[in-house]
Amino acid sequence: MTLPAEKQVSLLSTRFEPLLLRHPANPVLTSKDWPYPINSVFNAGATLLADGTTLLLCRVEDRRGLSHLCAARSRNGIDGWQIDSEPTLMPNPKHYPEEIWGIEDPRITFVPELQQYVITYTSYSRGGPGVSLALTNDFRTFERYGVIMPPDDKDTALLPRRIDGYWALIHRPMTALGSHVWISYSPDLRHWGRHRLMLEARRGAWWDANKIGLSPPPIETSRGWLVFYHGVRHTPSGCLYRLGLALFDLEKPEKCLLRGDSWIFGPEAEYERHGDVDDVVFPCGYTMDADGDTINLYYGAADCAIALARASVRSLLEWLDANGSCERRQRAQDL
Ligand code: BMA
Repeated sequence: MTLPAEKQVSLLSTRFEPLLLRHPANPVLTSKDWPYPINSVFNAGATLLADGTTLLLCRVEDRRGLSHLCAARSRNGIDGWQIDSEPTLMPNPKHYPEEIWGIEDPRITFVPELQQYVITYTSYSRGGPGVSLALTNDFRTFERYGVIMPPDDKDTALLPRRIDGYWALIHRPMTALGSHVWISYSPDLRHWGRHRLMLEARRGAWWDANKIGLSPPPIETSRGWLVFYHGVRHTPSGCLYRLGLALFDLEKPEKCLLRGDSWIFGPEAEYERHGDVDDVVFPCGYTMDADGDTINLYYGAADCAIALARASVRSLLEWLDANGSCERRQRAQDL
């Protein structure tokens, strides 16, 4: 089959398009920076505090293989990290048995209505990974809500405001239909319903076939919710984690407006290609610069380090306009 001329041009022109630029200081945090003994640090949630400090809530894996969360703060988001001298949020299996095998991969959403940061994270239970939620306003004390989505479910983030009066949570349940991205609604952050399929993993040879998941929390733009998602490609030598881009309707976020066909970021640098788990880039958070356009994307690299890549929201939207389509939306709604 021959692609139409305009499609060929778009594939060629996007092949090396530097949509996400790796920071020269990468990786910005590794286990060597840690004030206490750990195995590895990766997959960090990110936010800007009121005074402009960048806060990363890092997934830290200890030498038993279990994860907890630890906060690192920096004035410029690149170096000079002040890391909590002990774990910031430990699994608490006595009161929250679902955390018995650790807590992982936090996403942070600041919610103006609550004047609190809402953290959603994976709680690794005997029944598999589920979703837990906690609130904080200082990343020192936390109010835990416990499990909000039962196993198997992960890769979640809360939207920062209500949609039609309801909180909206993006998550990735594993169902008989595959590992797709769903959205659910709640009046109180505790009771969740009105589940809708939001983005479907493709099939066959695609880079995002069979298993996808939300990466950082969606970015609200005037055109819609801009979503980075990861696609997992199973190969004979292991999994390949790469990033794709999609845009969703602001007031009906389950409605996909545009989805790119090719991945926009994948493991290339040495620290992304080799680590405890090779060939993984896994962002869980971003911060926005004062210009309202530049995002700083923090990503776990090979389950061993935290790295930083920068992008322009305007360029990401332009790329989607040139390379995205909404043809799969109908199919997603059919499932
Ligand atoms: C996913 C998650 C991530 C991890 C990735 C690669 O399933 O568990 O925390 O970074 O696998 O190991």
